[in-house]
Amino acid sequence: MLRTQVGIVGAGPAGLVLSQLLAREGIESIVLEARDRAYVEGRVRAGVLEHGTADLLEAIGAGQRMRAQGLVHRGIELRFGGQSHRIDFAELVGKSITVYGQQEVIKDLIAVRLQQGGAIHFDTEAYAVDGLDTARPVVRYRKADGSGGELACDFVAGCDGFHGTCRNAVPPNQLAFFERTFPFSWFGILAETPPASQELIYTNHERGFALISMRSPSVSRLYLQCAVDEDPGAWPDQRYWEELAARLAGYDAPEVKPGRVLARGVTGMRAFVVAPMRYERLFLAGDAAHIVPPTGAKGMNLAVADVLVLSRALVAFYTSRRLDLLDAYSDTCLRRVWKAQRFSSWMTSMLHRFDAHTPFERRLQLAELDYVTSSRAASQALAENYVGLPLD
Ligand code: RFL
Ligand code: PHB
Repeated sequence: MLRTQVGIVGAGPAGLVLSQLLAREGIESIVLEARDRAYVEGRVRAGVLEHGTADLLEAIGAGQRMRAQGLVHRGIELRFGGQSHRIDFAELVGKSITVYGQQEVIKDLIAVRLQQGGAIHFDTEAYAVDGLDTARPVVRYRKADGSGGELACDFVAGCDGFHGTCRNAVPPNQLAFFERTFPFSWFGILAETPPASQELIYTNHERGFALISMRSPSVSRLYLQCAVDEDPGAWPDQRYWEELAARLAGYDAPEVKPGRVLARGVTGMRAFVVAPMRYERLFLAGDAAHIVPPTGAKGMNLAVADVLVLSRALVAFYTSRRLDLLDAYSDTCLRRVWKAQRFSSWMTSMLHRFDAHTPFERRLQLAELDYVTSSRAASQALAENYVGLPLD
């Protein structure tokens, strides 16, 4: 049987940042990850780091490549009704964001953990968590080669994402679930084409939402609003480029040039929260506890914020046997989570095409965009949330 202080299930942003934060405070952990290293490092997902997330990655020794290669953006562009409007984060709130792929963050975190002797067990899937109401919880796992084992620990951190197993270890009557599903999805591609603009462009268009993002000076990340059940197979690359061009037509910025498509996929737009985020000695963090629709670019940042709170609570426990921060963990996290849900739902509602909208509602949506881009107070509220509310 393996033994450690904090058993961490999942090597996503939540699990890896937690294990690094704990290591820096002399607290031992073992990370169990169901997939292999190449898969985890290659998964294309988020791309926007809040100001505080970027600072935290640097503070824990995983920020060197991000600072060198990440793209610092001082604003975003919003487009609607034929006009482009810039929200100037730097001027409005004195902060910026960093565009740097989640898979790059993951590579950097894995490298630093392994280099410092950290334990990450890949190809190791947790299938049960037992003894949560005892002082020695146990995570049971099986390896890709069919062998199995147990990890005994003082605490379990459930960082295993939305489809993970840890949440299921909690008796259902101990949890409340909150959920909202939007009636559309995002069809995202990663393509070898230089970004059409220096900054992200969020477009509200009659044909549906479009987002132009990027990963590097030669790689773009693009998203189109699509049907919930959209079949990516029905979209040859040519069709994608044409639809994107149609949603961007009529604005002065240069068009996106079609390039080789490196990855493609459809992502649902769902909001979900489980409360509390703790059951006895199990602490849920990141997507295991909540997901947000991607329009606010908050998912990865929330995962990092959760584990910062958790690491501080665990440090207080191990250094002075204090339980108060562990007891406050769920409430502390959920305050931030609900504000991120509010922001993500608001951005989603403001920017997408809703087939069910009446002409009245459509005009309200355009008035909202007009207000946000013409009132300093409203622009500042968007900027404050986008760059990230303070971590403390
Ligand atoms: P993850 O990243 O899903 O990691 C969970 C890990 O747990 C493993 N696992 C298990 N391991 C062992 N045993 C089991 N039984 C296990 N079950 C699962 C999984 O293999 C995985 O490695 O969760 P974490 O750490 O909470 O991180 C959350 C973020 O990944 C997620 O919120 C973001 O990607 C969301 N997101 C965005 N977030 C942002 O902050 N900014 C963005 O710009 C942004 N854009 C996005 C996004 C997510 C997207 N997709 C594809 C959902 C754009 C997209 C398209
Ligand atoms: C991304 O670059 O993947 C990205 C950017 C902004 C979002 C969502 C995703 O709101």
